[in-house]
Amino acid sequence: MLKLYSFGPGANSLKPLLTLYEKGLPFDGQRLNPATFEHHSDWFKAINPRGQVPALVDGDRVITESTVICEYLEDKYPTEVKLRPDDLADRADMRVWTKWVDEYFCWCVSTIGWQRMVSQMAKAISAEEFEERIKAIPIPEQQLKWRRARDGFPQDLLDEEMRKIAVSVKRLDDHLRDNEWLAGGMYSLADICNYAIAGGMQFGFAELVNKQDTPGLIRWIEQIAARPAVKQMYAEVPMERLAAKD
Ligand SMILES: N[C@@H](CCC(=O)N[C@@H](CS)C(=O)NCC(=O)O)C(=O)O
Repeated sequence: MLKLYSFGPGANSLKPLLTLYEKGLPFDGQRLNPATFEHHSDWFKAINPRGQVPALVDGDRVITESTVICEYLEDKYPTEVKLRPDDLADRADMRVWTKWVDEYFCWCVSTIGWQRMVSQMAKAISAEEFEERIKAIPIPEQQLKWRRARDGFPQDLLDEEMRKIAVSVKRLDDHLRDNEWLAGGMYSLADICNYAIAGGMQFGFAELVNKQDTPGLIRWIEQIAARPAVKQMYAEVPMERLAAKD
């Protein structure tokens, strides 16, 4: 059976979770606890040497990178439910959106998320324990991000990331005012992968994402949240644990 290592239904982990539920594929969900730095433990780095979730185990193979996992599921397990347009130009459009979320949109939202939430985790432990934890992080950029979560992100970086978030929100809204979905006139991986990042912004970034300023984006978020597979996923997969020290 497929096995998915994740932090639960949020950010990059949400992409394969939504894909699995839309396709109705059974899987064994393995939830790691970010508050105990479980993803940097040796046993998990033996699965994903980058020490990050999500990671999909299929037989003797491990697939990493959230969007790549979604594409892999479509390639390997074709189902009645299709999450990619058949038309190759539409499919290319879909990939422009998934590439954009992976390379641009997710990073600015991530920095602000770390400043607001991960910093609580990073500050909750002693300096000694923190240094031990840092040593176990395989990606140098992630080490720096954890340090900044503890010590504080530079204000000019936070300002720049907020500027990029505003640009991203406008890009999505501009498109979604005139189009039901992001690509190919159908619900696709472009929607899943962008929803994974944009889906909660009407709460966390209400000054930017609201009915008045971004009606297209709000309509799209509500439309995705109302999908049976999305509702089922949220009902069955508990939300992320951020503070627990178990
Ligand atoms: N490009 C990767 C990014 C994965 C990623 O950033 N995962 C986050 C959770 S959303 C993570 O594991 N963060 C913990 C850390 O890096 O310490 C993907 O799309 O899968």
